Amino acid sequence: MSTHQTLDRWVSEMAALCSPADIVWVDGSTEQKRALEEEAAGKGELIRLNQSRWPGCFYHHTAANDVARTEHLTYICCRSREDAGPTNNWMAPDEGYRKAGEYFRGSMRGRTMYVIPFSMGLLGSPFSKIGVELTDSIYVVLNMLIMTRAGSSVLRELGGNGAFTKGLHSKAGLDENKRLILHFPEDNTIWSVGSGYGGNVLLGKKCLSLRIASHLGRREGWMAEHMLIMGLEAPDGKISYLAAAFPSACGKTNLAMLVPPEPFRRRGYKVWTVGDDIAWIRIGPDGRLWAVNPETGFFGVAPGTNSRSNPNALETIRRNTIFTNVLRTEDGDVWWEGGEEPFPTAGINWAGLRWRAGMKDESGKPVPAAHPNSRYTAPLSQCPIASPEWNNPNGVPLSAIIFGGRRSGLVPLVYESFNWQHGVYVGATMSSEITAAQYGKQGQVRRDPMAMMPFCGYNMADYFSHWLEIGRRLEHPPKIFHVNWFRKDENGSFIWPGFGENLRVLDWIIRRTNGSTGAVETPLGLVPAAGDLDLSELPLSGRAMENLFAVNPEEWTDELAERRHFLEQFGDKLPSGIMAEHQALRKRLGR
Ligand code: GTP
Ligand code: SPV
Ligand code: MN
Repeated sequence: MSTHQTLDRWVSEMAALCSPADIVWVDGSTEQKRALEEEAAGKGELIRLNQSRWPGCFYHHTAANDVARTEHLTYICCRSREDAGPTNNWMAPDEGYRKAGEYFRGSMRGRTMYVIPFSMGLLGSPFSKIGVELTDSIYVVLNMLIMTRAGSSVLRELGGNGAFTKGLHSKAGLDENKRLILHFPEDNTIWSVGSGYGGNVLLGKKCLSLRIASHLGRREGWMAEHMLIMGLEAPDGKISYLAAAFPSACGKTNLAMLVPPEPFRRRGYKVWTVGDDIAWIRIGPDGRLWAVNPETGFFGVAPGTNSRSNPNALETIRRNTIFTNVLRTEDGDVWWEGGEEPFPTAGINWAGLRWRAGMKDESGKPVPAAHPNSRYTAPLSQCPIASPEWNNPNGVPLSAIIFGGRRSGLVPLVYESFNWQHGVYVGATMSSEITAAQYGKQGQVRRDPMAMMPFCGYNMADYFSHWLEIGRRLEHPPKIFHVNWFRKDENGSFIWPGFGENLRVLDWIIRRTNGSTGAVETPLGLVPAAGDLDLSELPLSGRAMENLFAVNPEEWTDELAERRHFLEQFGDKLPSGIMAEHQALRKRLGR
């Protein structure tokens, strides 16, 4: 019980629908957390890892049919279909409540309903929003305790009549045919049923902080974006902040925790992590954009994480971490493809099968140890390079916004947009090859504007207008860039070494924002002049550099057609500035 009548009434109504055996309010205390861990371990919902190697760490695996966000089962339920737009699944609110209501009816019988009051953002910050998630999963409770500020302090902040997002989640029968992830922006409500996978069920994350928040941001004049936030400290001690939008599994966590390459480290460059997935952005009184990370933890991709590729992540996940869908060994260790050596020779793989190194399935394909979208949930405070500013209620000022995707061809390593409107066009026409973070054909190119395709809670054409409108209101807009770490050569190998070496590109970007380096104009935008990208001690051939920056107008014919096709689906709603930028690019490319 709380002192908030609307909250109490809603909890009772939802309990009447789901029929839990009891209701427990999550207070955020260590004692309650320990008791829940104990209970989950007792029931097998979590497995305690070897506590001397992995203090405070647990293992969890989801159902085999429930390992990534299910975009085809994710809906925006607003009264008018047009408000959801052509890129979202839409359902009428009545139908959504009725359909999902059937799946929720009695779904918590014999289970406990947990009430999780949580805040996205620091309590009391002008950026923050409060939510309450009802769930029948202890795994969800323990993840939310890492990812958000949750517990009784949030109820105190809410008082007797504060506004909050109503989130209802039940695993129900984990049946794919009875799974729905519904957003009711007009009611500030989220209903998620039939799944136990992170992005579908940690309702503070993509559901509230992006889909519902993007809707609120449009109404209230701010932005909710799928972006990392990082500080880059130059040798003179000045820290510049960047926000970057890359689609799921395209490198946000890795960039946010980057370790500068040796020659840069020697000179005193440092990186500070503010956030790895979500940025809430407002116009400050100084006419600049200010950003906060509303989360308190990382829900990061495990495969590929090791002490060479991302030592800061590895340090972060050594304790108090929940591992989902990785491999576990009999002696309570965990591992994933591209993990730390020594590699284990046997264990229980993500799907619960007894696994041996080199194991093949009937068709001769290697049996994976970890699922490619296996994840760790870890507190941001444990990150060795966590920025002290992540707890600043006013956020950090942005010098640059970076868009990027996974394109094996076509798109250069980095280019700068000519101005804000052109930058919005660059974001609006982003594209990337599909990864394991979403269901779909891996590798296929799909358009993913601002990396928000699966997360924009309203008509994407209105979202582009909102971006343009924010630009008009900005006295000192950050510069907008585009990067592509994933261009490949004739042999199918990445040309750019990526990871820590990406700092070389960030360094050019920062120098562009403070006017201390030049650029060369290409049809796409501005690129570094020869010698301006600091490649010291990086053995990369001249030919590789040429390939990284090549713009082949012929190759762009198909890309331009695809972009036009994508933009045309918005009809009259598409802001004219976006189409004007498209025409201008076509002219510059001579197509
Ligand atoms: P979400 O959590 O799904 O939003 O993903 P993310 O954008 O945070 O991606 P993450 O940093 O976890 O990286 C996903 C995958 O991309 C991992 O397998 C990384 O090893 C790989 N990756 C990250 N940065 C680079 C890079 O610079 N170059 C290459 N080649 N691969 C990279
Ligand atoms: C993503 O897919 O962009 C993620 C993981 O960050 S999830 O929280 O599942 O959406
Ligand atoms: Mn993400």
